[in-house]
Amino acid sequence: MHCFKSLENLKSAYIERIHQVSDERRSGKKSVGTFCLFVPDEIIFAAGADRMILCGGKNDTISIAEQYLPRNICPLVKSSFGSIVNDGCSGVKSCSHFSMVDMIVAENTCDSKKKMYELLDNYVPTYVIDLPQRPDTPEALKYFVTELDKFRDAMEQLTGNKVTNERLRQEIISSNETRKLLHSLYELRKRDPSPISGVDMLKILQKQYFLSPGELKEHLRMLISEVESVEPEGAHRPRIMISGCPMPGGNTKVPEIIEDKGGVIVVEESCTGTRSFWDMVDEDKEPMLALAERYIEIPCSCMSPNDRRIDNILELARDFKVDGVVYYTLQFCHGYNIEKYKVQQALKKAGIPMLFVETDYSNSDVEQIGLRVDAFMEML
Ligand code: BJ8
Repeated sequence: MHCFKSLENLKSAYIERIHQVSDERRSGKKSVGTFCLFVPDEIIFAAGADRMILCGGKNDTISIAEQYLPRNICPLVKSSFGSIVNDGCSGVKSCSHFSMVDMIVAENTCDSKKKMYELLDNYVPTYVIDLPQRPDTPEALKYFVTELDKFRDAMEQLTGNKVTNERLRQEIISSNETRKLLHSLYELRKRDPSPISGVDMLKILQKQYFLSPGELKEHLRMLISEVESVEPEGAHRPRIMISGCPMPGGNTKVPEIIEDKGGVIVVEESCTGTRSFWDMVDEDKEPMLALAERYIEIPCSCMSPNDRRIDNILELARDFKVDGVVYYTLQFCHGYNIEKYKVQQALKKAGIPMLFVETDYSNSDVEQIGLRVDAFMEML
């Protein structure tokens, strides 16, 4: 696969971003930490604050978290919590993101996250957005609008800035621009052979809630022009969709295995994939209502029913001409684990093969997953 210079630049962008947020904070700008797509960035930026993603994708902080939390909960929660409570004494590097936020903005999604947020409040003030979980009812939307109104008030209090409709509209337009750039990039992945690997794509998606919107757009524009100029080469490789749990920074295990075994990931139905940018916010509506309408429709497995997700998977499989789906879940993520059943039934009906991979952040199962992926590829 082609090496893209814009992806190389991402490494230095990381260090620059850490300096940027530190400087901003020294000059009085507030910064918040988030863990989930349900928190609208537009409200944070309209209040004049910055934001950093705090989701953990690294294995080395899990043993630290296990001194406080049960072992049998999802690795994403343990990794995140371990980074936050890590004091560096165990030799594991502390998380620089966490020490750079004035407030955590959390959301009531799965049980593990909800309970972690109660504990996080002991470390950093933690604001929780309550999320209605039956999204298709009119009451849910009304309730979510009031929750987002309360969140806007909390941001105004934190920053001392008024969140006006005009500021919100500007941020909605800016976020929609980012979403359109990501759509353009995904459009290029529809080519056969795909000009960019899934691992490379994941690396940029993992940075989308870390970089500032301006930097992200700049990187995306550079990457799009590089990818556009790549001449398709090589034979057809099995086109794979990954569907399921997110893969935060530090976690590229399963995509690496799939692409080492000869497949190419052409689309991800996950929060480090299409769920993060697929739908636009309506720029013509009253901004808080438009935000509530867009965000409540994110097809996360904490929603019930969540048939929108099944429809999305089938549509993406068709549009990206996928040969097979790797359904990826983290251990103890009950929502995505249970939803596998419905997804499997729908894919079977559509004649699309599916491989189920349940894993954690350790490398102990790399070989075993590799053997199963190998056998899956042969079938396609
Ligand atoms: S919108 S997927 S980012 S909640 S993997 S912690 S669900 S037990 S991350 Fe998520 Fe928001 Fe939903 Fe997306 Fe819980 Fe599952 Fe762990 Fe998860």
